[in-house]
Amino acid sequence: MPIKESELILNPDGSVYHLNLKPEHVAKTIIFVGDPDRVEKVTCHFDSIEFTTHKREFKTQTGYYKNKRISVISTGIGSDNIDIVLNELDALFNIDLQTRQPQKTLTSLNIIRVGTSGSLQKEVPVNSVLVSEYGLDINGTLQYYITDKINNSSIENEFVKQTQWHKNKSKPIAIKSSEKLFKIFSNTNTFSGITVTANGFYGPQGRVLRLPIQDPEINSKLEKFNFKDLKITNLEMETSGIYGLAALLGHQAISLNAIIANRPSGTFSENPSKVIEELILYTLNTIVEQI
Ligand code: R1P
Repeated sequence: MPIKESELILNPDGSVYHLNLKPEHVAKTIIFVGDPDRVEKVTCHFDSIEFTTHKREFKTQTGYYKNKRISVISTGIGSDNIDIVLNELDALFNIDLQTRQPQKTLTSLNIIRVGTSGSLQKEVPVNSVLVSEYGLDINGTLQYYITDKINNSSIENEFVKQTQWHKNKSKPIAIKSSEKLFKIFSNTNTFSGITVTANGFYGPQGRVLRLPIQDPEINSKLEKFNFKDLKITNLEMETSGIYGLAALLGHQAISLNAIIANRPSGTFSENPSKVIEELILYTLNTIVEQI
């Protein structure tokens, strides 16, 4: 049965609804950034750019860096957007948009997030780079899919126990990164651990301005969490969605975080652009050398 027009919406030119992309516009190695303005901070290093489009928060550019075809897509903020980006991106490669039927063979993509994040550990300082070994969904997105073959119940159960996770909050779901990409992007200069992916920036990440929150101790509980020497290192808003949907759809994904805030010490980077730029160059050169 073909997928109905209401379920896989295409624009009049045949591109997918939100991303505005057709299959020929996208490379199989894709860098995700949150901020649409960060797309050009990546592609300014390219030798050539063959395609650009922009709709809502989703800006895409495809081009060549040292003979490697790479696409850069901005996802905007949050796992709700990741649900759109991963599903539409996968459809470009793994659904025939004419017949609206799945393709007979799977095309597996390499997805590398270049994001910013706040550290939860004193020893993961501002201006460092962190490679997420796991993404822990506390935002509810992955609950809508069937994750029982890819999730890590022992981490989730320990998380619920050690944080006294409130029963009315969404069930935590822990997903491992691509082992292949984790090995490629981790080195002695990078940190790694569990990245918690929240569905907001303030209350959901334990920030209090004028509103009290359900668990004022949550960040110190996250900081103290320990499961077989695995620690929760940082908080952001996209990694678990990328890891979960990529694993379910058959893609390889890794999340690289420029640490621009340290929550325990209350500090923020004096020059966040510098660590982001260094991470962009590290990402591009590692892709060219190893992917
Ligand atoms: C919040 O300021 C945003 O910054 C982080 C969070 O995950 C969230 O998207 O990532 P990006 O800098 O990639 O957007």
